[in-house]
Amino acid sequence: MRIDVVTLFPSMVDAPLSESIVGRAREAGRLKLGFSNPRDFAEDRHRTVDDKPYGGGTGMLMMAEPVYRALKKVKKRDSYVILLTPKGRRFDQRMALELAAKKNIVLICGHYEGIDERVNNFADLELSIGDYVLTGGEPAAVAIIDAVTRLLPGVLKQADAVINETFTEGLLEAPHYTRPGVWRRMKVPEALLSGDHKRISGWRRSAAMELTGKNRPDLINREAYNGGSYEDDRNAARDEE
Ligand code: 6GU
Repeated sequence: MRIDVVTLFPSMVDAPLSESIVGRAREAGRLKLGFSNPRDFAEDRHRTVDDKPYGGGTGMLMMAEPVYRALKKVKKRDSYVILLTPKGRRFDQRMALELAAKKNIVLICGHYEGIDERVNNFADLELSIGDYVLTGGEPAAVAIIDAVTRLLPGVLKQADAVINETFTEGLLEAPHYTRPGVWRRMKVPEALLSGDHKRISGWRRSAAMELTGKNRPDLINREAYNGGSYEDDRNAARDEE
């Protein structure tokens, strides 16, 4: 898979994705990461990429033309173009699975107060990583690329690691423990030491339910998390209209 990131600050995305599992996936060629900087496409000698918003308001906006040119440089015919903005649809595990099936993705990072709205006409989707505001889309790009890369074939040692994990089954995962069996007078739950696989999976199921009820009650009554695709949701919303 190839992902290109349109950003004024490529090192904010490149550096964190050079370590650990994603770093190794890049070295192995499973993920190709490219960057395109709107600053390199500015039109004046000061290399200006931002300007004041029409109608007034605080902060500066990224101008459309340098972003458009930076996008054009990396966009292929089959690229799936995503605009990163706190106003976007919320990214989740299901979206990560859908993106992991694509061949070419371009992520456009807004910075300052955002990007001239007209750039939206060149994006397939607007994405946010949660209900809070970041100074720019770069940390969001890192989060999305990390979540997608670990789903690519051959990136994780155990291919089944993603099947039982948190969110894939719609619940948070049960707690995990490793040696020693007793640590600072705290014991590992007995069921996990029993060697009885039915007992272990029963314990995990109820521990997962309890944890989800405590931390994420919103997940309990939700329909099967992976029951449909994002496209299904879009079609359903349209049919309802
Ligand atoms: Cl994608 N961008 C910014 N600036 N803030 C965010 C975000 C994105 N997602 C959540 N907060």
